[in-house]
Amino acid sequence: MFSIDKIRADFPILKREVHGKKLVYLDNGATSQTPQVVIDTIVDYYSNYNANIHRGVHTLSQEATDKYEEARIKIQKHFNAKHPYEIILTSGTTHGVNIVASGFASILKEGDEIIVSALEHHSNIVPWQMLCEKTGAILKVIPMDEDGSLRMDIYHELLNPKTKLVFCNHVSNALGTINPIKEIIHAAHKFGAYVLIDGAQAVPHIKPDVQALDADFYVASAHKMCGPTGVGMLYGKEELLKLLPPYQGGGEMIETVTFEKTTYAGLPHKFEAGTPNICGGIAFGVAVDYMNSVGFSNIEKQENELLSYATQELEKIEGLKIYGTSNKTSVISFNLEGIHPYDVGAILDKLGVAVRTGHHCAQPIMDFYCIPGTVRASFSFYNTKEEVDVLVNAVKKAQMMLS
Ligand code: C6P
Repeated sequence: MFSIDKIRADFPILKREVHGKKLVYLDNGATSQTPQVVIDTIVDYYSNYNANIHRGVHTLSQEATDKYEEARIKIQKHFNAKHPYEIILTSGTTHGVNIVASGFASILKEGDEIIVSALEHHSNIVPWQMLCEKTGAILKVIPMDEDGSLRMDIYHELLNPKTKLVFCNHVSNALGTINPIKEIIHAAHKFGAYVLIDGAQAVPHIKPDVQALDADFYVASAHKMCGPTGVGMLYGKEELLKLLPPYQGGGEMIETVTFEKTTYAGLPHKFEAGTPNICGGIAFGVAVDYMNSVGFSNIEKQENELLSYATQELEKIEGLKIYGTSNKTSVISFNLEGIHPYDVGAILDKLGVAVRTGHHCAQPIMDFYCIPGTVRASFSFYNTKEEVDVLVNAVKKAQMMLS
């Protein structure tokens, strides 16, 4: 049974005040809040078994190694990867994208084509531009429509035998659009192209099945799904992870080292040079368990209710425009006519409401709408209708003060 009071009690931060007002945290797209069970895991790690992993025979090192590898298995099961070693623990989505982009630098040739969507976060644009500079590959873009959906008709026209890679987010961070990634992957595979899906904004709302999707790569960050910052995952099909060269050289990613030659470790260690974020990895596994204990059908139901209620109430405000109206997660990006989004955000903060303002690291989307940015309210399953009311009243107040 989903009880919002019980859920909220799991998050100590939700009790705090900001500028003397009860905090209304609606910046979940930037980072989600952390349940007590994840906080306890972090405290337990540093209090009881902090040690380096895969290295020591001593008890603490073995305990930490076991917990870290248990976390990898939890993440593997959550995303339904075939093998635990297809899950590379990274520092986050950005790191995962860069591992793949730098790996393809030695594989792509001049004239090869790469397709990205117009809805990407900068972290799924810039690494591919850098790859194109290195290899002479050409970047093509799937354009977007006014309602925030992708022009799939044009995507199908862009695909051709020269297409080698396709990159798309599962969910847009700026608008919340849920992209038709199954269709994108299936169509790319017909031309022999590989597909990387950026799941950063999908994982708080959706439980992705990488095998059912037939994704070649899938990346995400723990901090968007109730885990800590500085840790994330890269899923890759075994044969593709074997094909790519290592991203960084260092300890842990080798089999043997001599001054003449180094041989690399197998998966997943080939991509995990140096001491990882051990505590973060373990806490990521606990966050995955927590999300599953809440249940993704409950999450979807609660967030959809908040999305429809907030949309209905915000639309009543004259001069308020919402960007992105196609099939989406619980994100509302909006502007008040004649008022800069930053000013709205600053007043909302004074009223205790945390939202993100600006271009959301997705400048091409802002350019499409010819705006400098938006105010983005992003809801989580621990938000309430009462908090939506606080948001709506705060927006009205901001409009009054700034007009
Ligand atoms: N978006 C937002 O407020 P990192 O920073 O590596 O954990 O995630 C980067 C990233 C990649 N792709 C998408 C779709 C994202 O939304 C993000 C992070 C945050 O929208 C912070 S910019």
